[in-house]
Amino acid sequence: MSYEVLVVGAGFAGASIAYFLGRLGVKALVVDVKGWDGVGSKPCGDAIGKHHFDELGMPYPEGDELQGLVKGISIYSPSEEHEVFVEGEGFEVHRIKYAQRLLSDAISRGVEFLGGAHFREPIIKNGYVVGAKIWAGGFKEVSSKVVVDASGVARSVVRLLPKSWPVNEELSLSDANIAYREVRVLKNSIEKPEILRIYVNNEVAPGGYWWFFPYSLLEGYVNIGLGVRGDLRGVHPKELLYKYVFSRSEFKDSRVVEAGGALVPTRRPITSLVWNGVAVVGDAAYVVNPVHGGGKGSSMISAKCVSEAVLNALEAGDASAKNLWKANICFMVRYGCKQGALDVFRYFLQKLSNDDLEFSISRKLVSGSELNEISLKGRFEVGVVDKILKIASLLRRPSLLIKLKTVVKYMDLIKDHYLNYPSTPERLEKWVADLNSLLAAYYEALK
Ligand code: FDA
Ligand code: GRG
Repeated sequence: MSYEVLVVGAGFAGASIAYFLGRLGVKALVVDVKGWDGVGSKPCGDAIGKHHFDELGMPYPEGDELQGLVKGISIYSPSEEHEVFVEGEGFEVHRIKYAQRLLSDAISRGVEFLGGAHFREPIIKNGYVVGAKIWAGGFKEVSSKVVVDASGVARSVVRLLPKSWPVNEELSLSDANIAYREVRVLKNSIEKPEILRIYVNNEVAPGGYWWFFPYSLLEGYVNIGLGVRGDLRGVHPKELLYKYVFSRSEFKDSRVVEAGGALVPTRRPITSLVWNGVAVVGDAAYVVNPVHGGGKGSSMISAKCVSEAVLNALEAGDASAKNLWKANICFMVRYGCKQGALDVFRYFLQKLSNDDLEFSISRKLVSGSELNEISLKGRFEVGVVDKILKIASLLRRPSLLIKLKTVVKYMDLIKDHYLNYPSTPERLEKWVADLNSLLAAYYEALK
């Protein structure tokens, strides 16, 4: 079997890249261990910002692909007495139906899908990935110009590549969240179902948060989950969710419709999304927002960037890292630079005590619209910084004040570093060394 592109994984990222490749007329095969019914099925909160669909020219979810409309997010303090409201439009998406729609669109344009097919091994020749061995009731060899790893946190393809290739970068558990969620139907109707709710509390969800995301178009349906930092021993998100959340009266006699959890890579993006004959998208490329853990919108961005670079390489007749490099430039400017900055912010947030969190939210250190700007751009505007520093100094919080100054400084430095991502693979090593020095200096300053 021979294809221009082999995509491993038909989750949200795999379905997205299939959609873009189909539209570019690329001959591709998508394989997944799951069958058609499992396309896009991994446990999720299902919330995606509307702006992603607009920016990428992707179809809005509609009909039974759409489970709720989102008008904003309320973030609650540990006491739950204070909140910051972030206005913003989004969708609660039926992840399976929407991913199936993307893949169907691709199939109608000549992309093929093979379910029940397990990627086992890459085939490497002369420093290039040139195909893969697949188990689908028997071994098959698929040859291809590019293999795209869309296998999620399993990283099924890239983890088997040489360690010296920058697409094979291990995930440290301190840079991840373990999140568990259930979809439940509540007895009583939900107030303001178009508002998602996030609760920060270090005792309930250390290094993460718990959430309550209603499906506004399905009366009584809600997605409730909890994430904790991945390296905390003996801390189990499901246990915490049952202990602190499902014990509340509003969940009495609720019906569980779905349950499950997974690892969320809450860090800066992978060093490079491409190398010779290979590309990475979605969770396998660590393209998740490090602060809120949303990875579906950015999976679509990575898919768009990689698909265009693949076409570029196919047209050039050589799927070298150099010819695929465009994917990195596209992604780092569009999203990776913000991830770099938010990774710095995430590190700071995870160190805050409940007292600091209560203080920051109750004193409205950052307003909802400012938080929205920071989340969209990965940068504190100068006026916002001045305001925060003024409040913190007036309220005599010297240690928070010093730390905030450091965080803002390094968020800017790291974002700018990503905006200066090297234009060719040869300059990557130096860029990575400089990034690591910046990060080491930041961690030291925040000790
Ligand atoms: P995903 O894991 O979905 O897909 C990988 C696919 O590869 C799977 O179908 C798998 O079967 C296949 N595969 C793996 N190995 C293979 C092999 N060897 N051979 C063949 N196939 C193989 N994001 C967001 O935007 N909004 C939200 O509300 C949330 N909420 C949320 C809650 C929880 C509990 C979690 C765990 C995560 C979220 N996220 C989220 C994150 C979001 O779910 C995630 O970023 C994307 O679904 C990632 O999609 P991928 O396609 O990259 O991986
Ligand atoms: C606890 C870390 C952890 C993981 C849980 C529940 C969850 C995973 C993720 C939910 C993410 C979320 C809050 C999605 C809401 C969608 C929305 C309207 C986001 C607004 O943020 P954007 O669109 O973010 O500015 P990005 O980075 O996607 O552009």
